[in-house]
Amino acid sequence: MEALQALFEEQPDVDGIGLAGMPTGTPGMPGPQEEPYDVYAFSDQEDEPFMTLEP
Ligand SMILES: [Cu+2]
Repeated sequence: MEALQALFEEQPDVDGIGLAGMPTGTPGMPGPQEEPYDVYAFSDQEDEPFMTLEP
């Protein structure tokens, strides 16, 4: 939700954001967040760091 909030507020010129690997603590993956989540933004099949969410 924090990353989506930033996406809506900042409105960067990207196609979308993603978090790879289904790490523990994400929706549908049980357990607490155990490590930082590196969220990427992507456009035209290229990706770049968007934000890191600390546990
Ligand atoms: Cu999963």
